[in-house]
Amino acid sequence: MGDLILTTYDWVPEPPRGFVRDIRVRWALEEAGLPYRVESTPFRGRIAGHFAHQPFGQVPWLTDGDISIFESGAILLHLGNRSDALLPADPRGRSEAIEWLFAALNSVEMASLPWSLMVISGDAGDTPAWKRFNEFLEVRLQHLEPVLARREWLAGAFSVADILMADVLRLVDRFDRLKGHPACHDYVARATARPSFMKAHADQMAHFASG
Ligand SMILES: N[C@@H](CCC(=O)N[C@@H](CS)C(=O)NCC(=O)O)C(=O)O
Repeated sequence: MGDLILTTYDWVPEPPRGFVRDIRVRWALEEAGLPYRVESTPFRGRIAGHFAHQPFGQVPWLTDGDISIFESGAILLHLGNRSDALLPADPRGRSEAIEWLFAALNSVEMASLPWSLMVISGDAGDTPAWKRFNEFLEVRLQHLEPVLARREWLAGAFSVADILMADVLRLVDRFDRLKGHPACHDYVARATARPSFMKAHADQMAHFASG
């Protein structure tokens, strides 16, 4: 294990600031109290070296010594192996956290991302495509609601599963889409009230403001 370096863009336009996925990694690193530094890669015009770390030319990626990891979920799992504050040590709790981490990405984000993209692009009109994507998200939120009404965090103690789920839900909460899903809304409020999130968010905002 070596020095932890998180790479994100040097700058992004204002709308996505506070929501760029490096926030997930910053949040986990802050939560675990692991020392790290942040480096930048150009947003306007991808350099060749970028693709060596992130084959789609996206961010974030993390280097841990000579290991380079892309995909926010994979990065959080990697960090989970370095800290019990991110992944429970007991096998049952660990496997519960991992299943919810994948649920956040592969069941909820799969519905929330197209929904958000349609809202951002101004395509949230009275069209069959919008109705389909809105319903797709609604069904996911309806199933998540009783789960979050019963528990504070997804897998016992706060874990990387909560970082991902809260961040995924935060994107639709931004457009008031959790109205009617109070447990989901309260969960996001609870998660984002953590000092680790507030620091990660402030640091990301400062990073892009100075880029
Ligand atoms: N599945 C990837 C998605 C990464 C992603 O979408 N990154 C965005 C920033 S939040 C990005 O780089 N967008 C620019 C692009 O797609 O070219 C992950 O979770 O790390």
